[in-house]
Amino acid sequence: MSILSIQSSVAYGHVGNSAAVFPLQRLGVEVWAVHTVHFSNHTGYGEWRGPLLPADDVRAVLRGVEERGAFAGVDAVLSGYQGGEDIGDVILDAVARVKAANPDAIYACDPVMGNAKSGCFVHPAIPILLRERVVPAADLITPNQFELGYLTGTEPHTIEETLASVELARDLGPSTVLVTSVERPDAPADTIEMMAVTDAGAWIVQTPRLAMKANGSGDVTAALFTAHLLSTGDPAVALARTSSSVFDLLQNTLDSGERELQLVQSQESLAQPRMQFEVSQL
Ligand code: PXL
Repeated sequence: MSILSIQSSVAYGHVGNSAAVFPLQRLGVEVWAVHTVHFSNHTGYGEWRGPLLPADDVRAVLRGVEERGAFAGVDAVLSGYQGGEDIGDVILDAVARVKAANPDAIYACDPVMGNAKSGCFVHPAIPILLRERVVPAADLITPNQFELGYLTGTEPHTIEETLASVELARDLGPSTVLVTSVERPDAPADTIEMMAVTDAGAWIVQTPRLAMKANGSGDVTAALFTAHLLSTGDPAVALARTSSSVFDLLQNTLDSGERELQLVQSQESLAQPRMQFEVSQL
């Protein structure tokens, strides 16, 4: 399996491609990583150095990959945080070219905009671009509950409301939606849920909620779910494997006292998920 992953790169720590590439490789996936920024570290530190790559440079790298004949072998294009508006067009162009070379390829888009706690943290043009042009071109999207609400003009809280918002999101184009953080008022204390909806049905998994938020965890989640869904074709298995690996990664990170995701230290959990959580069909 090959994934063309168009995301940020950081030298120190793990977000974007620096979070997605190793877990995918550890699962045996070939990754063609195209970087949209080359920062020293993620922006959660408040300071960082290094360039936002000009859209023309990102386009040139993609063109070179295409010229190697690699697009016909791409099973999925994966994108995350989009620094500027012009990167969206570069990604959409790459998706169209990959699909022309391989009609079975999918576009997996993590519509990164913000979260319930921080609100919207991207440039104001990005949510509009995502809703109007990028998400309609995607086959799979991985919003958190806040991003799902923004995309659909809703404020989902309960499971029923979240399912209704997912259907509105599916009406925009993508057949598969993974909601990465369902936080409903009537859930047991200190739990969090992940929900996957496809043409075949809807599934949910509940895990303990850890008292932490690590930058890059959404990037790992989107990458793992994309790979597991492609390799198994089974949304329930993909959800079980993804939630298992991400929970163990976050628990290891919390236990380490480190700020950055403990990806290397958690590699066995990424490669061989324990499957400790039960997935239920809705
Ligand atoms: O995890 C998304 C992300 C992507 N790219 C950069 C980031 C972050 C999150 O902090 O800083 C540069």
